Amino acid sequence: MKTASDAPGVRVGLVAARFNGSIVERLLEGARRFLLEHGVREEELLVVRVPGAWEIPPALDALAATGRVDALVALGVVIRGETPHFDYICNECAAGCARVTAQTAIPVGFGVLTCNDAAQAAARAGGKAGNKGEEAAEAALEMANLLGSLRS
Ligand code: INI
Repeated sequence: MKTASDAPGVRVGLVAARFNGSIVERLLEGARRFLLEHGVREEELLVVRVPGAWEIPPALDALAATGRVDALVALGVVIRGETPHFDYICNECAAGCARVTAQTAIPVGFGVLTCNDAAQAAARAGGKAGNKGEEAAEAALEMANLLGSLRS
């Protein structure tokens, strides 16, 4: 049965940050697995890497501008430190992801963890709190299908 997240023919761009890379890779694995299991072909997946969560929005912009993606997924892990740096990165990353969708009408699944410590992040990257990369991919596919159906 076709579900809201089935996506034959949907092209997906994924932007993964290298900062806190071992946890981000688990988010990416979850997202990739979900997409492949729901009909996205390997050759329709475009994965790009950026230094950190701060750089995710400009990479999303660049992918959107190629005209080759129907959905985008943002993947990163921001962990609170001793200074307000965390707040600046989280706020700009989240606002940038929302802006990309607003400006391009390409849905962005938000799989950027914002956590107090590494244990919270690991729990959300395939641990006891699920895999937020997978959830972001699912949301992006559902929105790509919805927006596509409303346009046609
Ligand atoms: N980037 C992250 O993705 N996660 C973090 O936890 C983080 N911390 O803690 O600093 C982080 N910083 C780097 C930032 O995203 C930029 O890459 C950097 O400031 C260069 O522009």
